[in-house]
Amino acid sequence: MMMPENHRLKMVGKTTPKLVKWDNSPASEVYFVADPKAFQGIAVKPQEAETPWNRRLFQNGDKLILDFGETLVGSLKMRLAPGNPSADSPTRLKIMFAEYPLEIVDTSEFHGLLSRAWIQDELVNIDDLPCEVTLPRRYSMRYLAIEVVATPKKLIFEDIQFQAQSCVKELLPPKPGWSEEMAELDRTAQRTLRNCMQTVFEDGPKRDRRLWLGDFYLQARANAETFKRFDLVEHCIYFLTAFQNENGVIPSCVFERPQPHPGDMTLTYPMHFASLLLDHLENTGDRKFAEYFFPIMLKQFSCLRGAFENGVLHLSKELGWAFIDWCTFDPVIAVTGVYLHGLHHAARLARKLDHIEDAERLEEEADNISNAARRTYFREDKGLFVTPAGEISYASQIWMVLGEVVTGKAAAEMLRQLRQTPEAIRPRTPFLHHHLLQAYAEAGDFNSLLEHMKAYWGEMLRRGADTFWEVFDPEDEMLSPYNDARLNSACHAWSCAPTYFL
Ligand code: RAM
Repeated sequence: MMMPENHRLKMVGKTTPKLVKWDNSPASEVYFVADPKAFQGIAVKPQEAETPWNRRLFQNGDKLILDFGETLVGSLKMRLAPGNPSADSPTRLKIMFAEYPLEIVDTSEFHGLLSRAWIQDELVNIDDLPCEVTLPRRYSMRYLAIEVVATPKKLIFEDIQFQAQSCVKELLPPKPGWSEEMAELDRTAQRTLRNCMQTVFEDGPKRDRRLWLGDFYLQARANAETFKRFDLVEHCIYFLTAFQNENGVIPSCVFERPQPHPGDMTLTYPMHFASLLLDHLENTGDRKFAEYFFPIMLKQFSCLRGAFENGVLHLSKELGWAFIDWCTFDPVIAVTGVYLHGLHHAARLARKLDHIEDAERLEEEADNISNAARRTYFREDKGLFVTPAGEISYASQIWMVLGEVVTGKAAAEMLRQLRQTPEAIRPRTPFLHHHLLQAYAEAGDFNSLLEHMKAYWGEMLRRGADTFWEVFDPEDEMLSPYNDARLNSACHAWSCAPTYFL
């Protein structure tokens, strides 16, 4: 990595947004019960207690589960009192925060591929009662479970508040004439986006709490249709571009703490930088901003350009991580499409900024690659793009449409054909499902777009989502790219598509 360019890093410091904070009381006391028909086999039921939880006397071993009614990001404040005249020992509580009930219910051994510390549980010791406690960490949660591990005889939870935080508080009202289903899709997508809008556009406030370029591209589009916090978009652009590698390529994610620094590189995310900048110019009209980042944008293609030979991409592990979706398949066609999509947007941006020579060069490169992709992968007999090994995937077709290798009616026809190809490898995450919606939009097939949104995102609602999930396969509710569904994020930025498309 090159040393961060000072101006942009300085701008990161200067453009950090202020957060709004608001208190939330628990909506109800609940309990969880095994139910094969419920999402992940766990049903949430209201707890009918004789005495409300905030007047009850708790003792060793007692548990309290509260539902805040919606997923929120922030910190926990509690007012505790002894249930007997004097407290003669400290109090120890086990506190769990959960986006989905599974995180509380599943206490089995951890086999996750990421850190166990992403699971939001705490052991808290309190020396003196009565007292007010604010836990120092930030959590993302809808459910709060407290187990009284040890207490001086009796304990009262007089008050529990969750102080939520984000760049924006209020969700926008539904548009007139929307059905309740559409309003709910939009509200849930907005809440997802809002919760991820912290001092950067985070991918997920539970995990990884990072600014990821691929997620950010989709968040910025949804933001333009909703909260319009273009200052946050600019802050994130300064942040990512403060850390270029020796070829000028920006990282695919960055960390805010302990001090700003770069994270993983991918081959695919930098291709979205052109689209991000083009969108930003169209949304704000700020030519000066776009002009400043234009040379950086041009450099992003260098991480893949050398891997094309006569217009055909040669991918290898050594080249880097070509992220398309969390599932195993040959991404070569999809990555070609991602590259083309970036080139087309870069050329459009170049034209808008009057860099005509750059635009022509990028258009010519896109033409060559498009022709090669059609020649190499398109199978007339199937009407689809097929890898040399005979593999058919949604990802390949989606990105061939978004890369403009197939357009208009032909694209709509190809996507129709795809739906009738049961062996096609399906998307696993809302990230690729978002791009499928975009492919329908490019193909002018708005009926299929809406139908798919209602089927996929609507199914998350029917299974209890109040923010959209990082991973969702209707056939496999325990699917996790990280080998443990407790690590999945239930409020994930790349899933906020409905609010953009609606
Ligand atoms: C995961 C996150 C993030 C995504 C990357 C590729 O760590 O889910 O959202 O962009 O993978």
